[in-house]
Amino acid sequence: MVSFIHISDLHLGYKQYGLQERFRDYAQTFSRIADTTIREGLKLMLVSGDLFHTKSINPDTYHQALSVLQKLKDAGVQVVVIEGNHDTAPSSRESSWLSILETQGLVRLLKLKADDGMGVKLMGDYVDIDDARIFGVRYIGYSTKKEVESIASEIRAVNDKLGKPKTTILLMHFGIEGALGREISGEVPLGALGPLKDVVDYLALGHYHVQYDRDGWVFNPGSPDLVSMDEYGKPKGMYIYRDGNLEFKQTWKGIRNFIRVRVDVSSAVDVTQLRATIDTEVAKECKGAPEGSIAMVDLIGKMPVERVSLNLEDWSRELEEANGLLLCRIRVRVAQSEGGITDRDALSLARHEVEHKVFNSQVAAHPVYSKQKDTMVNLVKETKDNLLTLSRDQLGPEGVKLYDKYYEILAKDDPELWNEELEVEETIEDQKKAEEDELTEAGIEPNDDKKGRWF
Ligand SMILES: [Mn+2]
Repeated sequence: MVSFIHISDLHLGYKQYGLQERFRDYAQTFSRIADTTIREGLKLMLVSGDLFHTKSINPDTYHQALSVLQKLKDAGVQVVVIEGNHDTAPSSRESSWLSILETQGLVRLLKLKADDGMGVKLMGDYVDIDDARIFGVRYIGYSTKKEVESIASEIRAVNDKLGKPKTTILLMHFGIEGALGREISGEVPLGALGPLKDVVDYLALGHYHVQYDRDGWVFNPGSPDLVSMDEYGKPKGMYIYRDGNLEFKQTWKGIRNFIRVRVDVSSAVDVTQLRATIDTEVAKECKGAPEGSIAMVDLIGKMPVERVSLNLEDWSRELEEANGLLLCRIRVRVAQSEGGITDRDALSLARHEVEHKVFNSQVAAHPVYSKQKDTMVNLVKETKDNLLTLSRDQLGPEGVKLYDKYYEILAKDDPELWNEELEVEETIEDQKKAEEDELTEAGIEPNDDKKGRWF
């Protein structure tokens, strides 16, 4: 009877926050999972995509993968993998690093194959281990939903021809609708998996970084290490299937300790008090934490001063020093003193919406405008817009100063501050780019109308 460990989304090679320590953490996590696998006497490891964080890995990342996979091979553990969105081949004419590892006999990469006479086009590739047959479909992005039917019929065709195995396993890399509690494009509703449910006993999923299962046959272990702060405090780990029993094991705490600190700064009246409040709260939360923890400090409530007037970078460095942290980040999360604009607003709202909010709160602060607030807000907006249409000589010296200031603010970019959100953006962009590249490779030109929201 087949036994296995099912993991996903190792993201080897990710240098989170630009830290070499985090780069090593992901490999350390993989190594510990390998040790667990060997210690538990398991002979099969399923990896449902994103072993690597990028399609092009550096020599150190390759070395990390090599040493852990060699350890598994020496212990007689077979590793079956598929490509996730992060580690597919750059194009259908090029190789992925996973295919290199397969050439070296370190993994068994389940690939999409050409029609092999069994009417199997999409997947054709499978491996029989004990009483199980393992299929795999690499990340196919927005096509997933419409391919469900044909994947199912191809599995049925193989099983009909070769005899139905006791257990049919399918490795795939996509998210089930609703699993992350927010809408994400490209995910598949559970209800759309009906045809697969008929032929698959265990759908070994990867892609979303938190653990979830559905309906007794869909299992997603999550990324064993934290890839984004969005995953903080959520379950993640590995599945172990043995003697017909499935067990989810939460990944140990401690490969890297993360601390999320929320500091309500409303009671601080000036910079000195603000700093003292942050120092006290961070010290309290970090007390007893392991050396080298990472602290994410979210400031909530009303700020006594504008964020731009503070040097939060320096404060972060000082907090790291004082609390033995590997990294400290301070982020302003809610209600600034002026305009009520939060970091989230700044990301999600268009510029004119942000301006509207700011003007609105400014005007609302003066009771004299209460009866004609909206008119006043519109007047301020019009004034601003008109000002920007004037030429520099029409503005006068004070006007020019304001004009330059305005564009200086617009041009100012602080990517570090938006780090988490940018990671998400990049991933989605990467996915779309990859899918378009693939279609172009296949001789299909992306339809311009649909660019950016494929299928
Ligand atoms: Mn992933």
